[in-house]
Amino acid sequence: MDLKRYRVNNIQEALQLIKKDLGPEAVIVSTRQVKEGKGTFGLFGKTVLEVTAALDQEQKTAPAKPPPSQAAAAIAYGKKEHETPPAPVIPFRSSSKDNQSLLLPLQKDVQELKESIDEIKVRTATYGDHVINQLKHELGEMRHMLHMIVSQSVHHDDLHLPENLMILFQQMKFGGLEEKFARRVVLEAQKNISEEDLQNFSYVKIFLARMLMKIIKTTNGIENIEPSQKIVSLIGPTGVGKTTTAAKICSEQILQYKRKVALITVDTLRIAAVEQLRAYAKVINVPLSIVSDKVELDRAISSYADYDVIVIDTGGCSQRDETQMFELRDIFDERGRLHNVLVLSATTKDSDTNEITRKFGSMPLDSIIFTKLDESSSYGSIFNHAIRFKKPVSYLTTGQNVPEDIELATKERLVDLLLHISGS
Ligand SMILES: Nc1nc2c(ncn2[C@@H]2O[C@H](COP(=O)(O)OP(=O)(O)O)[C@@H](O)[C@H]2O)c(=O)[nH]1
Ligand SMILES: [Mg+2]
Repeated sequence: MDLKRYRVNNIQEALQLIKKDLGPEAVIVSTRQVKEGKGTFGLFGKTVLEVTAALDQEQKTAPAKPPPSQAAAAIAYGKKEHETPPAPVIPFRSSSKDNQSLLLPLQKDVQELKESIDEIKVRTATYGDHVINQLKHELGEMRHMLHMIVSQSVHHDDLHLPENLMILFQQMKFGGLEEKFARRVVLEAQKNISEEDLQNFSYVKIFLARMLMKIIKTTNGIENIEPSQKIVSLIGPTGVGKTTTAAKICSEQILQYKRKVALITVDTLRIAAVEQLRAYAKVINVPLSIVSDKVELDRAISSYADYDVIVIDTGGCSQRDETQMFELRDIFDERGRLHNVLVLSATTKDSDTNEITRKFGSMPLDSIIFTKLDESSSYGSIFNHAIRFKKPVSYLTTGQNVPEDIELATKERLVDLLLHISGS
């Protein structure tokens, strides 16, 4: 694999260089911001983008190239396309009468080898069946044991469920879904699944998945925002990832949709804590405006009239600080023009998330972004939130890397987080 590192001012510059040096099949392996030059205490060096790109040697020798659109997508999203390894090259030599005699014993050997392989195939097929049956048996026993443990450790005197539903009830609760919600789901499922189907674990699991998919709402990112100009404001407590997510959404809009994007940050405290966003704006190559009240915000939005997307980042705001909340409400309490997104971390405990949503809910909230899924192991809280507040989820973020660690929130993905469908 060829690895190459570039220090550039923005991602477009990197893409051009990578395409030129490594070709269209290259993939971006990582991006990070680094300081160039030492400056005072290393603080004031120029911040540049360091992009590492790679080209797989196999791709270099692959006989057929993917169509250009796929190759471009591979660069844009840093993902590998499905590759078919090149067929092995078998040298061809013409035979002559002279070496016919040499070939005869060789042919005999090949015939013997074929017979041995056939025999092995028959044996391994039987062996394979045996192993699968053994595994099935063990899985059944484990499920039974799990049920025993579960029913002994937790008493649900009033909850009489068939084994499969009880296991899934426990799984959802273990995944953080509130007991009363989990209970509602399994009882509803019990009413609607036949006795026979209840014996089939996969059937019951898929049935529950479908029910959960009906409960949760998603927005398809910011694609469904009605006005042709999409204005998205990210609000929420400090440290949840608003600024990082703003940069990721800008990159998504530029790279995937080729839209013209501008950034605004609302710095009501006038502490000019905007260096992080300024650095991102530079790397992504979008204009940035810093505003401190509604009048300035309106002016900035008007100045970007010919832009397709405006992403508005906000400074940290504690839901308990009434003055800050008041200022924020003054700016964002407006229906229609702005798509207000409440950014919440998947690592925050339910009770705090509820308090945050209630306080920020004094402004119109159009969707929710859950960040830091990579740092959480219990995703039930996303469902608890969806059931309690009925707000749709727009994006999920899964790491610190800009731009790659963001994905559109889909119902399938959210349900999978809770029920592990894809891993079963
Ligand atoms: N692990 C992880 N860290 C994240 C994610 N999103 C943001 N962060 C980190 O969380 C910290 C706070 O992010 P920042 O965007 O400054 O939060 P803000 O105060 O809400 O603007 C930074 O260290 C980010 O790199 C994520 O999805 N996963
Ligand atoms: Mg921030």
